[in-house]
Amino acid sequence: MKLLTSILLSTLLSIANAQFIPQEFISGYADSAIHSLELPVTFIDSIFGDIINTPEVTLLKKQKVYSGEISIPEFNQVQSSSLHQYYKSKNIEFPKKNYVSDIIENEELYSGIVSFAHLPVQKCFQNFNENIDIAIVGAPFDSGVSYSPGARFGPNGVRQGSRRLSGGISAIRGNTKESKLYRLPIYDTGLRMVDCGDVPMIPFDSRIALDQLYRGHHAIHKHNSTEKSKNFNKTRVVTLGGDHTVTLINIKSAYETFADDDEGLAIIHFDSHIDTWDPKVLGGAVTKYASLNHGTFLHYAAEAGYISKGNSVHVGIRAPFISDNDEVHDHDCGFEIITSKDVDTLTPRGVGQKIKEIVGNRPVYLTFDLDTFDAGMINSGTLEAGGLNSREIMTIIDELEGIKLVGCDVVEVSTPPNTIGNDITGLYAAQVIDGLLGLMVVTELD
Ligand SMILES: *[C@@H]1O[C@H](CO)[C@@H](O)[C@H](O)[C@H]1NC(C)=O
Ligand SMILES: *[C@@H]1O[C@H](CO)[C@@H](O)[C@H](O)[C@H]1NC(C)=O
Ligand SMILES: [Mn+2]
Repeated sequence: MKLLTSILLSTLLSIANAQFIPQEFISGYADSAIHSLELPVTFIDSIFGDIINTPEVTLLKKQKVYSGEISIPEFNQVQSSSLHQYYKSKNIEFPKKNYVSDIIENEELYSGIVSFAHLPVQKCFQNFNENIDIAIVGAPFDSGVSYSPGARFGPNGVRQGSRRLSGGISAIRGNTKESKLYRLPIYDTGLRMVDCGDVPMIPFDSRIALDQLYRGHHAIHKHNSTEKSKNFNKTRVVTLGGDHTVTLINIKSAYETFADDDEGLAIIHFDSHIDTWDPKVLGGAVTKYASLNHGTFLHYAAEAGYISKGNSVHVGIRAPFISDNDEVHDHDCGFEIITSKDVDTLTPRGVGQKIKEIVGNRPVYLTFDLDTFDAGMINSGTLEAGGLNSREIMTIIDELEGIKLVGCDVVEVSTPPNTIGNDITGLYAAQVIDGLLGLMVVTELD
């Protein structure tokens, strides 16, 4: 007990004696006597700097005044405990008023006009002689949903969710150290990646809206890539959706730009629903107008010849089929199916390898419906239980390294106003895009 008391006492004493003399104070009042003092610096002081004008410091200053080491006016100047007064007395130098380089160059992750991953914004629907390797574009449209609307706000939600992406090296990109994705700073490889903003899509007539989207994509595809792109001489487009209907247009424009024969593009379709529904089964029994929607667009893509049959696959399927004929019809459209439970047996890396076997060397379009994620994680047009988590998705996507990705999208990102969870929905969608951009970048490097 006695020992404890004496430890306590000596601790208290040492705190009381601690000479919290600010370095600025000492140098500001240049006096060799003060300079020569051996001043203990605490650990916290060594990080934050000294505490200004604590009672101990004031006391010490008074002693210096009495001993004539500093003058009364100098003491008065610094005795205020206000930081403002302190800085005023010290004449801390701020930059001259015309100096702006720190303001121009040092954007914080949460500041600035919101573009995807802080990429430069470019007017891509014009100025076709400005070369672009990868173009991000929003498709704010949700007139084709059968269940929850809100994806017209998706492009904005994804961009908000992408604020923490940009420079830097992901600690977990690439599934092995041998992967070219491993430690690849994908936004800083010399490829020109830009955000084109959104294609304005009228909400009142889907025919006009989808035609607007088509002309937007067509304009972006007029740009050539830069010399840095090894395998692609045209701009590749990454679309932020938008309900899944927009993918029909995305695939059409990618097909017209990149298909190397009449065989169509290999489609990798992440979704909990097959989306190849016969329009007679979903919507179209009523009117023709109703027949194209977010559950039938792959039927139309197959009919148009955009899909490479036998080289295309759904991943994450778990939602109910509507009719007995759905599976047969889906197979006729050219797809194989990997269900959400297949991820349990194959493992995420095994799923990635199986997808690669299916698509082979064909040019690939990848479309990602956010409802691939489990319903508990995101908001989307038609939520389903039994889904995948974000780490599984990241591993599957990284395992696709080497595929010839000619275009991709993330759709059904539902982030309507005043809705709880939008931040996470946007974050997850942005993370998927980040993974897909990795796949687009990695094949272009030496
Ligand atoms: C793209 O490249 C082709 C071939 O070099 C060239 O003929 C064409 O004018 C270029 N297009 C644009 C918009 O620069
Ligand atoms: C563009 O790329 C395709 C496919 O790689 C190639 O066949 C074609 O010759 C290229 N065109 C130009 C103008 O370089
Ligand atoms: Mn879908």
